[in-house]
Amino acid sequence: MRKNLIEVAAAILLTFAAILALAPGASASGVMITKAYARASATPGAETGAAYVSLMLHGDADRLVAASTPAAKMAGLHKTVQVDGVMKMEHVDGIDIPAHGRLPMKPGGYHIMLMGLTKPLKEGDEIELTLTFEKAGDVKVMVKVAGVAAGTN
Ligand SMILES: [Cu+2]
Repeated sequence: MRKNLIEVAAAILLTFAAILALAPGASASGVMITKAYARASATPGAETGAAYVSLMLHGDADRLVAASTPAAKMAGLHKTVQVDGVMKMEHVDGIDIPAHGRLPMKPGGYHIMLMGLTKPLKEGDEIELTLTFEKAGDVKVMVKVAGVAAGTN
């Protein structure tokens, strides 16, 4: 009898866990996207753009190693750094995120560089972005295109 009760309790807990796993924003991988936006292209001929994705890990440490999107020929992980008073962008091979840690991307810091845009990014549009993590694998994110100077205010 007692064993049955425990089994029922376990079944209920598992059901709750399944419901929680489906909560919006969370994914089975444990990567929770907290913010995702791109900047609209300033000119119709723009070939590059930037997307900013902030995320939180609900688990072990991981490393973001790549990004890709149908909106551009190539997407890369970039970091804006100041060298001798001049702001420069640097390619990074990966970004380590500690267990239960956060990775905030913003103008002037980490961003996803979009190179070879298939068309200019228009405010209000949405683009699909795939983030590749060493452990969590591919995580798809929908990125909203915001204003030309989004993220600075
Ligand atoms: Cu860049």
